[in-house]
Parts: sequence; structure tokens; C-alpha cells
Amino acid sequence: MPNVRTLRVAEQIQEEISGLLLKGIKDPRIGFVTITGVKITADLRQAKVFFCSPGSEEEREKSKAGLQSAAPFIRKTLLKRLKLKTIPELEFVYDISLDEGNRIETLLAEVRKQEGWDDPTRVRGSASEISTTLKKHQVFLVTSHRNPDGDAVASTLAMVRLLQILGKQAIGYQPDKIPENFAFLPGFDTIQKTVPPDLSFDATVILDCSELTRVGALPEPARRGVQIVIDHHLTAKPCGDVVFLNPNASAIGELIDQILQEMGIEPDPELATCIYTSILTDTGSFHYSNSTPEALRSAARMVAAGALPWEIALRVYESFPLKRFQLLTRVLQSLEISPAGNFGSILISKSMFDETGTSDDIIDGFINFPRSIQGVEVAIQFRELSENQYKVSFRSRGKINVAEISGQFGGGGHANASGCTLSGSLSEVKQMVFEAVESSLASL
Ligand SMILES: [Mn+2]
Repeated sequence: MPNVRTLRVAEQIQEEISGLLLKGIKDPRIGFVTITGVKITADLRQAKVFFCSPGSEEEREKSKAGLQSAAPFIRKTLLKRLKLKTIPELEFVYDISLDEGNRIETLLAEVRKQEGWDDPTRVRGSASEISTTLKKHQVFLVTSHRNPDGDAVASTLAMVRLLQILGKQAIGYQPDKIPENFAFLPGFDTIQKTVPPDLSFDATVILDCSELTRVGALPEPARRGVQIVIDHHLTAKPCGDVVFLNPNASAIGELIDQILQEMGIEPDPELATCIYTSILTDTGSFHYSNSTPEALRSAARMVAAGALPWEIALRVYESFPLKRFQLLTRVLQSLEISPAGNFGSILISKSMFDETGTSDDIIDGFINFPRSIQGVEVAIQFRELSENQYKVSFRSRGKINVAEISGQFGGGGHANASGCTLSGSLSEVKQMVFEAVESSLASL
């Protein structure tokens, strides 16, 4: 058994040798070596010095030989510095324990890869797991990402409605301004801007989003209860205790419909209206490639249950305030098309908002104007958040995966719709973004 004295000496020796490796020992054979531990016999005559280093076995052997030949010099230095009567003989030993650890990590990564764990397109969880979890609890907080779009709002209201049908208590929560054209949705007025401060929830349902950073301020973890995440964005690591993530789903409404079917519940007209609106808006009124048979079947089920397509389309797409068009005329003047005509961009500046008395809740769909130009594969929207900070949104016509482009800048999204936030002057931000888009287009 090592005693306190030998442990202390071992510690000192480890520190001293580490220091010498940084400054004093200049042997080209010694690679990037770390001293991981020292073991000394009780009589202080022998010491094993454990080291590790990256590289091949051959390089490791070279390091070991270099260290061993430096041993007399090291011992002389230790004698001076540690004021001991005897300095142990030093034997350098490659530390295999770290190697084992690394090997296990590599193996685990291999298994994860083989099983597709980190594949962002993987479907995680199921409608039945969500169904079981919803039934188990009583008091729910329901929310979605900030800057809510149609899917975020409509799916929040659909989930609240479903929970009410199940006899649960549910509060819909969204701190940000919700576009006025969704005010017709059943239950819209019940959405809270803040979380009631005294209520503890059995579960918090997060919709259309897998990152806690993208939702509004939640109550402290103890009041949140189980975190349930239902999403369809590409992500390798969704947050949440119970997750249902299907990147193939057109909208969260489609996933809520799967939960309804799992539970054997027929939607009432209000619930059907919310689910239909969620699918309608996230498929760009059935324009986009996510207008799959499942999306259309789900929409058909909602129409059969009482959702009114013309009524909903009028409310969502043909009830804009005049101010939106006053803003749009300014935004379209900023339209720029690349020399090759294959990408286009628009700018929404703070002064445009100021001049028209509008804010960012009114700009949904603006980016589709540059994309709708013949020849344009990628549309870009620069929105000024503050001086030298821009929210950049991308839309693709289908050939370019814009989630990859926004990913280069720390953003995310879908293959055809993505975004990121960039700092810099407008011309700097434009240059960075245009270069990334150009190089992506060069691969076509
Ligand atoms: Mn969505």
C-alpha cells in the first residue's frame, strides 16, 4: 500500500517531470507526451512513470526511449528540486488505461454509426410513446419555437385542444408576437405570453423544435415536469425526455394526427382546423415537396372532420394588413440577383420596419419572391436584427440543400428552408453568404 509520503513524492515527481518536458528536455525522439501518473515503491527506490502520447506504436516506443535516456538528467534535477536523500530509479511505462478508454469510445462511436444513431434523418420515438406519456399526466404546458410560424401556432393549439379532449389541464404558451392572420384559430386568445408563475406542470410539450434555446423562457426544471418533444427538423441530438421526431413529416399537425389515430380519437372541427392549418402552412399550401401522400391524407382526414379549406386559406393567405404591402414594396426594391441568375436575395432593414410601422411578424413568405424567379435555385433573405447583426434565411428550389449552407454558419433547418444569424456589416455578411451559396451552386 502506498503511504502518504510516497503519494506526495509521486505527485511532486509527476509535476516536475511534466514541467521539464515543457521546458527542459529537448530530445527529438520525444513526441507530444503527457505524464499521467507516478507510482513509487515504499522504500522510494523505484518509480514507474506513466505517460501517454498520440501516434503509432513506433512513435510511442521512440518517445519512451527518449524519456528513458533523459532519466539521469531528470533524476539530477529532481535531486536539486525535491531535497530528497534518494531519488528513485525512473522507469517510463506507456499508460495503457487511456488507450483502453479511447478504444471503447471509438467502438461506441462505431456502433452508433452502424445503427444510425447520429443520423439526423432518423425517426426517433413514436406516436404510441407520446400517447402513453400524455395519458399518464394531468397538467401540461404546451409551447413551440419563438418567432412562431403557422405550424408552431396551429400545432400548439392542436395539442392544447387534444389534451382538453383527454380531460387534461393544458396551457398554451408563446412569448412572441403571433402573426395576426392566425388569430382565427380556435383557442388563439387563450395562448399565454408568460408562464403562470405558481403553477407546476407534470409535463412540458415542446413542438416544432428540438432545442431549448429556440423556445421562450420555461419555468425552472423542477416545475417543468417531463419534457416531451415533437419535431420534424433535422437534428442529431434532440432535447427532451420523451421524443417523437420524424424529419419526413410535413408538419407537426401530421404527427399530432398520428397520435390521435394511435389513441383512437376522432378530431372535432376545432382540432381539425388547427391540424389542417399546421399542414397547410408548412407545406406552403401544398406547394412544397413535403406535400406527401401522408400529408395530404392527414389533411383530407381533417377536411372530413370539419376543417374548411377555403375559409382557412382566406384567413391565412388573403387577409393581410395593408402595411404588409407597404413593407413588401420597400423590400422588393432591395432585390439582387447573382450574375449567373441562380440565386437572389432581399434585405429587410430596421428602417423599412420603422418607415412602415411594422415588425418581423409580418414578413412571412417574403423570401418566396426571389425564389419564384425563373433560374433562381436559392433565395436569401437578410433581416437586420441590430447594427451589424443579421438573421439570414435560405430557401431552395430543391437542388441545393440549404440546411448544409446554414450549418456552415452554425444555423440549421430543413433541406429547402433554413437559417442562421451572422454578425458583421451588411456587405461582410453578404459576402460570406454569397460565397457559401456560390460554392454550393458550383457543385450542381
Ligand atoms: Mn414545422
